[in-house]
Amino acid sequence: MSHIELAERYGARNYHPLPVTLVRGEGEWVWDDAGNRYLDMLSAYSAVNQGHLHPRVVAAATAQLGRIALTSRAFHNDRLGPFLARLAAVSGFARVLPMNTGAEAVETAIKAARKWAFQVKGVPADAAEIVVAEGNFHGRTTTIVGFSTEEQYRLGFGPFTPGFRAVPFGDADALEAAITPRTAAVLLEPIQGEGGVILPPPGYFARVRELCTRHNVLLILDEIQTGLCRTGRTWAFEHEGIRPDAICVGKALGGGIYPVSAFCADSAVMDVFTPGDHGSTFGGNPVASAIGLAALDVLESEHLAARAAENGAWLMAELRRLRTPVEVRGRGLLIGVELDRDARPVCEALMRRGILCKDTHHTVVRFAPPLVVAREALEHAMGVIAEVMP
Ligand code: IF1
Repeated sequence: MSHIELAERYGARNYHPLPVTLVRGEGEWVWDDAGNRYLDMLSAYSAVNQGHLHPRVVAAATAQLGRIALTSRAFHNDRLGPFLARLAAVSGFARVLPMNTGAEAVETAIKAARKWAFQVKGVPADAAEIVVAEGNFHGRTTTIVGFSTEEQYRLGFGPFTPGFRAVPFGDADALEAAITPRTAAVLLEPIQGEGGVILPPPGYFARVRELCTRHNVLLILDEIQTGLCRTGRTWAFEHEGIRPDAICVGKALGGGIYPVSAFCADSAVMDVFTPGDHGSTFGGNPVASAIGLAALDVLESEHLAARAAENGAWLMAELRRLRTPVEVRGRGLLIGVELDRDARPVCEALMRRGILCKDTHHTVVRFAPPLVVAREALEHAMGVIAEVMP
């Protein structure tokens, strides 16, 4: 059997991949099993911001694998402290709780917000509420899909965790109306990625920040996809001129090779966790920490936020010159092209011409290349895109 037949014979059918088998990656480029080269314009959903197999990330991983890989948090290791200190500095938050996947970082945020509400705000036990946005995507656990508004992500997976209210993204009045004395937090993506690259209205987050402060509600932003330079700033919240009370980080924190995530918050929130409250077998392991540190170093040393801002502005301007797109939305190199037709066949046509990307919400083509992408590669991509959707 071929590798695809093996995967189909023995694997769960929870994905429908494009018909391409990737066997090698370097920077913004990947190759399939027939030797064809593609420009990666998905970046594993923004987990490969530093490019495939960045030498500094690979070197950090390789070196650590020659020392020790997994200790559990029952003992100290000599890589965790430097990583936590660096992420605290880059995020601007006093403390960091390391996990592995984005969903785990979001679940950590939910637990922190609930325990903060109970222990600090004085919300009765087991009564805390969290306000989320319609069209959200925060991961695939049953608690998280329980507050999704996407029917497919929920169907058959109930019963769901109580204590969540969904309001329209971008509507600050609706959000304020949803806040009660039992509200622990508001959890939002700065830009809704899976929702179709939906940007907030100007001033929305400034209103949300003011509302959360006034009602003593934590503002927690999910920067798992928008963070780490993807939108042209280190954090997407910087575009909004606000500071949240906590953020969830993931994807590119793993440098494109390893699952590394974290929940970042100031001490007033993070100190609700006491030893034994929360944890993870792999969270904060020496390899993850060494990789996370290198991943953050690369973002800074290669000025990837500025490069994403510059190349993203250029690419969006070029895409807006095409006639086919109904709308081009995005910030930095997180770009969504809204079409008046099913986007998957467009992605398949682009794949046949050496451009890999992914549709979302049926009519949106998402373009999110590694932030190390060369302008020449984007110029090449624009030539191909203009052929497929002139
Ligand atoms: C899939 C979507 C993107 C995320 C945000 C948390 C997580 C994600 C804003 C959870 C993960 C991934 C999951 C992956 C496809 C991809 C995705 F299409 F599912 F929605 F990017 F938009 N917050 N997004 O985007 O992080 O636990 O996966 O590490 O589930 O198919 P994770």
